[in-house]
Amino acid sequence: MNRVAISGTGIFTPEEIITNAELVASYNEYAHRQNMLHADAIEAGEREPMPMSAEEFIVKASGIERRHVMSKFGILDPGIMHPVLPERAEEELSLMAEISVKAADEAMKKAGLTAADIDAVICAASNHERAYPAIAIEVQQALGIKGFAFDMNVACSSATFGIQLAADMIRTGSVRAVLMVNPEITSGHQEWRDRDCHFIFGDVCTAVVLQRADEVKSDNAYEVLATRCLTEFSNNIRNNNGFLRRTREGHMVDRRDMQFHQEGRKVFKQVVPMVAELMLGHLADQGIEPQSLSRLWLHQANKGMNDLIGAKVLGREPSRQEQPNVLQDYANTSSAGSIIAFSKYSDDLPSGSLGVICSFGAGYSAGSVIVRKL
Ligand code: CO8
Repeated sequence: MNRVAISGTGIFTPEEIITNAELVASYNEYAHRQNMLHADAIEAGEREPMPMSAEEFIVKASGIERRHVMSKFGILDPGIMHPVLPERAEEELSLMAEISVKAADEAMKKAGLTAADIDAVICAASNHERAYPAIAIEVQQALGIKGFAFDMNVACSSATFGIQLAADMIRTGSVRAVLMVNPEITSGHQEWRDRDCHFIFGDVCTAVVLQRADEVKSDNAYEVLATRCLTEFSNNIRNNNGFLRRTREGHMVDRRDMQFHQEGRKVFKQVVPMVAELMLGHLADQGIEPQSLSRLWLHQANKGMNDLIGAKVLGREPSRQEQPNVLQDYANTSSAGSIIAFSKYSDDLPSGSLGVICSFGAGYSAGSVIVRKL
């Protein structure tokens, strides 16, 4: 079996930023307009008024302060309330492929590899902008990579599941190096008109290069010691949009369940113990004491969740250095969150340092990747 390492990561961060203040102002204006429009029904007790959102709630409940998005104009227009992203011709590079290529360029440069060194491309993301051909194959072509490519989706855990797949392929020798990209345009499937979740998500793309450890050129590479993936079915995070939509009567209208929806409090309560147990069990089976970990790069959904998981795993409150958060600047970027944290906070650790990349989210799904700096 070959040893495997992560030898390069890249992040494409969209230029446009929406602060909580901007987001709340546009949502509240939308809610106000809806309440005016339906004033009679509200007055007659036939309809509930839309509640207002608040910046203080968002920061306190989630730790999120701002988010990057591909385009803020439509999201912030109370008459639109979703991003407006122009259609591209079939001959043009699609949006998800374009941001993937940008993140991939950085990851491959850091790994010191060119397209000729990569054997496979995985596009692992929580939504794909079309059914086929695979975005990964478009990325493969755009970068001039030979071999094969495919898309996969495990919602927020897409990247850690992708790492496990890539690592297993490299271990057994079917490929030497894999490029995995995580283009997360969450703004497209977020419901910006729902105050319970309108603040949660942001857009980004991350990329990870994995290769045989004995062929690594980068001086910031981490060996993948072990991976473990876990799923348990739950409807508490769900999006019903899909290819059968037009076959179902009444589905082609504006329906709330065709965007992201969740039971946030249930998710919080159920996922925290599930993830802590996964990480502790995984570490124990590898004979690694949690106290010997230098860093946890956790999924970036909620600061409170991360604080609890970190404390359960380390047996004490982790410091900011031990468990870096990026969600204050990026919000929840689905599968890309733990990879952003890893990419931004991994080059300072000395050789031999141990850490865990961990994701969790819809499915439920959770992935644990134990790494050691080469
Ligand atoms: N402003 C003011 N008040 C608000 C707001 C707001 N914006 N939102 C809710 N409130 C109110 C509620 O109505 C409620 O009022 P009341 O007490 O009168 O009923 C009160 O505040 C408390 O509400 P909650 O109980 O909902 O608040 P919580 O403290 O639970 O915080 C969170 C809500 C932040 C959502 C929290 O529950 C959380 O983070 N949970 C975990 C969620 C999570 O991690 N989900 C994972 C989803 S991501 C994923 O899996 C990937 C999916 C694929 C990507 C999708 C891209 C779109």
